[in-house]
Amino acid sequence: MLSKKMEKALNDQVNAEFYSGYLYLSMAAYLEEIDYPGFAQWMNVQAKEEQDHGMKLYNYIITRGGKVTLEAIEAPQTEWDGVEAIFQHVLEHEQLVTSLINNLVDLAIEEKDHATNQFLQWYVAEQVEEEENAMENLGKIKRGNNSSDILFMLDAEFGARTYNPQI
Ligand code: OFO
Repeated sequence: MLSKKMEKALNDQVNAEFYSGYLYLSMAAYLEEIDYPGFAQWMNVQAKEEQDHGMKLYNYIITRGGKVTLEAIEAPQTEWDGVEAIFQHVLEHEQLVTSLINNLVDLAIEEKDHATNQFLQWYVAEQVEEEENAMENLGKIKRGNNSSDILFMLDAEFGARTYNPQI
């Protein structure tokens, strides 16, 4: 059984994951608008994965006999200053999500909720990967120094990303 405090914290994280999906979908729409269909594809896959992260938490709350309470999802940003600014934002957003996951783990430890702590370890590992990918992607884009030829090549490379369901 989840404590009320843990149930609320997990529900907040469901909302945060769906917001991440919404943010990345908004980035995809912006990238389409500035004619980078490959980066947009990458962002679409990212958005789907975030929805999976939200659903994984949703399922866990139900498995533990808790109540899922869906709240309004905040409207995401819709404009950025180009491709590098977008990928800088992705890195900063993932660092923020890592801090949210760490807070959830701290609460699980404080409440001696070992099952939730164990469940959250998937997210701890996922955030290591998310931050690593975000740093790598930003590094590639920065090295291109805004050259349109390099952005064109990277657009094709990023466009090869395919969606693998995470639940
Ligand atoms: Fe981008 O990661 Fe979810 O949790």
